[in-house]
Amino acid sequence: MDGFIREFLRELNFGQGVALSFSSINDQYLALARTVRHYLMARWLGTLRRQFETQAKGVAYLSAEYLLGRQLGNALLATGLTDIVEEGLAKCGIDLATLRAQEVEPGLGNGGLGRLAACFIDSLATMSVPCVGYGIRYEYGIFRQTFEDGRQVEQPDNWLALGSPWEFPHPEAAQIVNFAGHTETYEEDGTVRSRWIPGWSVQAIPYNYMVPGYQNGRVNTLRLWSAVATNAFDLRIFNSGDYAEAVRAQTFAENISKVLYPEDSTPQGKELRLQQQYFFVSASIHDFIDNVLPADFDLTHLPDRVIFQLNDTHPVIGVPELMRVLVDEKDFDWDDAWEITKKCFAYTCHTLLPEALEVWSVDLLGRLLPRHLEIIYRINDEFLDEVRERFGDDELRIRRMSIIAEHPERSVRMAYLATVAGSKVNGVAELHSQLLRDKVLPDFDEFYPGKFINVTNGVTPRRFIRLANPALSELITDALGVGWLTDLERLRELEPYAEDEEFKERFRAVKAHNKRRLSRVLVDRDGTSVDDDHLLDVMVKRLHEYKRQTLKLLHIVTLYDRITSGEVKPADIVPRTFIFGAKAAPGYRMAKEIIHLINAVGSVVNADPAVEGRLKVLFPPNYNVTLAEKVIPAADLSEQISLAGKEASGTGNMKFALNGALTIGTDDGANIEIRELVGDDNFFLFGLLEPEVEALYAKGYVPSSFYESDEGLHRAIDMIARGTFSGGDRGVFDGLVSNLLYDDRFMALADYRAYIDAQDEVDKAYLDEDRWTRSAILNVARTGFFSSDRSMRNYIDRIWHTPPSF
Ligand code: Z2T
Repeated sequence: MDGFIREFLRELNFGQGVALSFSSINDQYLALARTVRHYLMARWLGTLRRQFETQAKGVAYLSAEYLLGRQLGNALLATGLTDIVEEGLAKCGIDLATLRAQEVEPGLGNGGLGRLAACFIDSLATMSVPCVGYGIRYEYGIFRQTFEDGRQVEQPDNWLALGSPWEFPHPEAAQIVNFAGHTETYEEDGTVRSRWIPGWSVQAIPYNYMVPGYQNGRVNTLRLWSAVATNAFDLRIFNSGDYAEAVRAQTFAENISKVLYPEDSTPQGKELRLQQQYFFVSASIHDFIDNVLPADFDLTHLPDRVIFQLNDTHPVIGVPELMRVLVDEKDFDWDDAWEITKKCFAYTCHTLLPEALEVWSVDLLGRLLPRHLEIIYRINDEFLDEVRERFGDDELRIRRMSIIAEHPERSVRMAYLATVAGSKVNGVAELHSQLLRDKVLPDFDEFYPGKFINVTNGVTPRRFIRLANPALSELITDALGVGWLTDLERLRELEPYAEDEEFKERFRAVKAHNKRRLSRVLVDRDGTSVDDDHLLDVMVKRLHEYKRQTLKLLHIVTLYDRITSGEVKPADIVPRTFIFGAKAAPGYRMAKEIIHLINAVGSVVNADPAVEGRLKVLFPPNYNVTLAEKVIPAADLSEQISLAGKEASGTGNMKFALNGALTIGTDDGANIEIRELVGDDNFFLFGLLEPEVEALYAKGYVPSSFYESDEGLHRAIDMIARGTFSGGDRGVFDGLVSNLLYDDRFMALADYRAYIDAQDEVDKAYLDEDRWTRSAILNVARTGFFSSDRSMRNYIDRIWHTPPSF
């Protein structure tokens, strides 16, 4: 410990340039972070050296998003230094928790997809599998959410403002990324070749981040790219009379990595977004070839060294990019290049929503990346030739399968390109993978037997159990000993404890402790609190109509109606605190109206003395990974209520179950697998099944018929429409109400009655404390399957074929 104190003070004095007595919290945090990263350095250098020596095959995970969460706690956990650091800091009069709270989380992702990437790289490091994560170092991550009069207002997330001690810039390893211009053909040794004459370019500067394995001596690398203007820009500034214009041009280049696009699963076809995608993918592929492979490497053998995993379609432009590198730059013959490329990519799809499937207009893509468009055309021509060979001139099929869509605008279907190029295509939960094959890409499934597989998502137990829930972790370790954190199926051994009175008592104490901890956090950040004796009912996830936060609201309004109408006495309802956490994409109007309504209902319900404090609605702003780590361990009830067939997997659902919350959920995404594992008795299932949803759409869904025929629903919607939550103003939630009554794309009204009935069952179950505790323990014991270590094992065995290295 003395060693640690010496190192820490050295960093504070010599690195940060301040004396302990004059240092700020931020000084102390930065010095501590740098001290901790020193302890990881030998492992990192060792990992990189051994990687270079063995030249083992590794994963290059390509993802536009990494929702990492705070780094300090995880680095301490990985090194096993937490206790020493805590004691050492205490001797200096510093509280470790205060320094941990100083860290601004890198929010370089929107939601599930970005957090999944972060879990996956954690698991690969812990499993000693070679992996480099590639992505973008956004200067601004996901916006910071505030509320004004109950409405969402976005603030820029200036996460780098106070310094980021975890990153290592490497300007000497910069890559040039080109854009625009034109292509030309030329003759060389009697063959016609193509080349790209770019119009402009930017520099990509890599920033390395450590990805420490859990106490295993390995540290992998996350490499995020930052855009800066090339020297050409500087020259223009130097030479041009118009200095201001030249500086503006420089700013233009640096815009590329400026900000994360805040849309979760409904991308806008913005040119800057395509620039971002090509920017990081091109830099990454070149980086791998230039810096990871030895200088004399024969790229024919590239598939023996790397698999580029495409995290959704965002990095798919990497396919034509690798083809361009091989054919135009490295002189490969087209067919040989295509054989290599097909083996080097695999594609994970994360959605089924048609509006979320990325397409780029040929016009835009051709202007920004003219050579890539030519390459895509040729890939498509040869692919369609193969289709013709198999199926004859089935024009309808050809049109359906073409990578180029003709309507409503000529455009490139990125999912099709990924499917044609990928060695494997996977969905993220059983149902999702099934629907992907049957509904979204059936022609491709028929054409490529065996290409489509499922890998159910997972979450890292290091962050979401050990770090987020130390009390539960201690209880588990007391029962099972060590080892479960890297072998999560061992949670099964907890099953007998579901009948053990002493264990149950301790388990309840853990939940109560986590609720009080959350309450303190909420008091501090928002001045709200959670009551000890309330059922804590939590819905935290991005705001999306398909996720149906509105259905949750209809439940709350119905409970409120039961009280205010006198139907039930407040004393007779099970007291609940509802917590929402959700960001809406800034341009998604309906989502923002729903946020407004949640806040409006909260204001009225929380202030109404008739409720006698038995219902409470909290909506802490700016839900993020840091808040998730406090909310999830405190929850009793996990809301997973998407319309069946719409949530690809969900990963929050897994985190809640692993932390001993019971789920109320639809038959959707990974909910299905959770329910199969925990058993029907320990899961509150409700709602239409996916085929029933399809059938209802087909016969013509009339939401108002549900409104007409269900009194509770009628009353709840009328309360909203009448202005109960808007000071009597009927106009405020008019759009939302009409949308429910006359469109209701995601069938909230059709599932209302089933949901209310299931919630009444929840109340009954919660009153039986013993039964509830048993169910909660069984949720923990039976969901070890959802460790991202297991997901990674599946990818390794079935897609990547990258064995552990050492
Ligand atoms: C995203 O977070 C997800 C899907 C997307 O489709 C895009 C984004 Cl940003 C293009 C989510 C899914 O909605 C969720 O069901 C899933 O669990 C998660 O990805 C990880 O696979």
